[in-house]
Amino acid sequence: MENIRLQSADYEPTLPVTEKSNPLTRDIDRASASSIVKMLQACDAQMFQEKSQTEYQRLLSEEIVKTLMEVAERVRLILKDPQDSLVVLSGCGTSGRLAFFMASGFNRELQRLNYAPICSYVIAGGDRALFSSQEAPEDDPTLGALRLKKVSEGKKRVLFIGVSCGLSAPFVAGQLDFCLRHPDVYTPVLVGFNPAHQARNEPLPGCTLTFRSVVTRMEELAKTQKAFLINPALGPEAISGSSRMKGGSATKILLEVVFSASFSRTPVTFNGILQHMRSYKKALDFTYSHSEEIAVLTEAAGRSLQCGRQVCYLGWGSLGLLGLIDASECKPTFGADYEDIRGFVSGGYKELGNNEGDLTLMGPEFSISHDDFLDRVLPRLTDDDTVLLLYSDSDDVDEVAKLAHRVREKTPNIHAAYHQTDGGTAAQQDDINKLCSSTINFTWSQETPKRLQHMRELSTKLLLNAVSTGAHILKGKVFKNYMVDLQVTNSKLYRRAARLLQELSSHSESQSEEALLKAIYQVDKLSEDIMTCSLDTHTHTAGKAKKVVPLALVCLLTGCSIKEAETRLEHQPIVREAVEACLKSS
Ligand code: S6P
Repeated sequence: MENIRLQSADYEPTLPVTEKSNPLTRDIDRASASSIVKMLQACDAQMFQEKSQTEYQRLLSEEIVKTLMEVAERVRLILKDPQDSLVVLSGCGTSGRLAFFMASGFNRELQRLNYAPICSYVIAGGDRALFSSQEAPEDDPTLGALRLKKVSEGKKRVLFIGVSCGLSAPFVAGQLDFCLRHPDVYTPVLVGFNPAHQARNEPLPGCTLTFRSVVTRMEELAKTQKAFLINPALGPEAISGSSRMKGGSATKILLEVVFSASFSRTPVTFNGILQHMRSYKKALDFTYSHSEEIAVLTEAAGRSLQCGRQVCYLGWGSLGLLGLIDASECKPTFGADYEDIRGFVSGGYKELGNNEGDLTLMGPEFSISHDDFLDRVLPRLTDDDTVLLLYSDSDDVDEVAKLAHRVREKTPNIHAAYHQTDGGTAAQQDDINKLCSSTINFTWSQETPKRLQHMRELSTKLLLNAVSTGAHILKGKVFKNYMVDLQVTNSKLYRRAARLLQELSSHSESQSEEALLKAIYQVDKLSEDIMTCSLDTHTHTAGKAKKVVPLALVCLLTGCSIKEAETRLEHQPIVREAVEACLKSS
């Protein structure tokens, strides 16, 4: 009953599905590690719930499967003419990271099948956004269009796949609008997880268009297959608005299904697509059949964060990339420092093969190889840090064992998540097991190698999302199921923060926004100057401040000054407890 209610139109009616709070996780902030993992499992399982009459279309709905078939056929056309054609995947934040991840993966797969690579990616903020938090470019529709134009220069046919889970990113709206204005070359596909009428309706910076008006134009063209919308509802995220979770997982599933169908030598069929989607549900169930082990890992990571230490993911191949992606999302979501949860991948930038090459010189957070870990992090590791090895039997297990030995000399708090196929364990695995204080051994039954790899990746993504989200919950960075220490570095996050303040303080919309601005500018009175600044200036300034939302909330609830609120938060650094204390005394 609850499940049906939470996706119906009358539940938090002003909010789109991707921003609603999920009734399944209302008490996630007070749950044990093992209950946290169970709640995440229940939320993730909603992705595959079938449609009931009153609900929006779902992942497995007939309309969605049919659209996937049509898009797969379009990719096939591009494969036949790689010289003059291109597929561009694009998005912001996690959606952009997954665009990169999949574009590279699909190109590798094409090369293996002796086809020319046909995929490019565009991420808002460029390659530095692949593993550092860069939210501001998300607000720039012109930049989005320019980047798309540049990457597809000279091509005669371009299939553009823009991902915006919330149907909200101006960067992507600008790109879709560009496609609609150049229909002779571009066919736009939009992937997101709200019904079309819930697309964001705020004017895009610098023009009168809104994301919704762009979607409405696309809906019209979709009738003649000149544009495509793939927008099933997945139910609200476990942490409200954290679209890196279900949104990211479903993006990966949908695009892999499309590309696998188009690369296959057999015809694209409805049942083929449907079965492929269902196999991801099996992978999800299989992953969570290890929920107790995932909880052990989450607890270890939570302990490290609680005592101000760090969690390091050391991964190989695509599993290592997923570690980088997961780690990079903690900053905007939980106000984390880049060192709290860090990812490293064997081979560093060589493994990545990104457009802009080696970014190491851009700063310490761009050091991503195992060698960087050995040089810069290992010497400082203590028993309070958590290290997680991520690999599979197709990686160099000898190398994993060597690294495990090095880490074990510094800390016993080393764990492994290992994927293998039925019927064979490498000898070195016993050695690694002995070195690790916990090992999750995912033993998959035989599948085609490519599918198996995709399933292992989804499984790793779910595992990492659980560990990083769970660890931050245990650190007290979540209140109920809201991210209370989010960064306010773009317009979506600013609006979310203002809404959250209003919801938690029961003050008016204008009082809540004023409190937010006072916290951003660190003042007790808002000057005329501040009041007339653009939203862009507010979010830019917010990027330099810390604990903006907790500060604003304490001020709203207690009526104290910013300075007093700061002192209060210093005495009670656990944000959830500080919020609760204020709520009790207000
Ligand atoms: C969300 C993540 C963000 C989003 C980004 C794009 O958990 O931290 O970085 O991916 O804001 O969102 P959307 O709705 O356009 O895909």
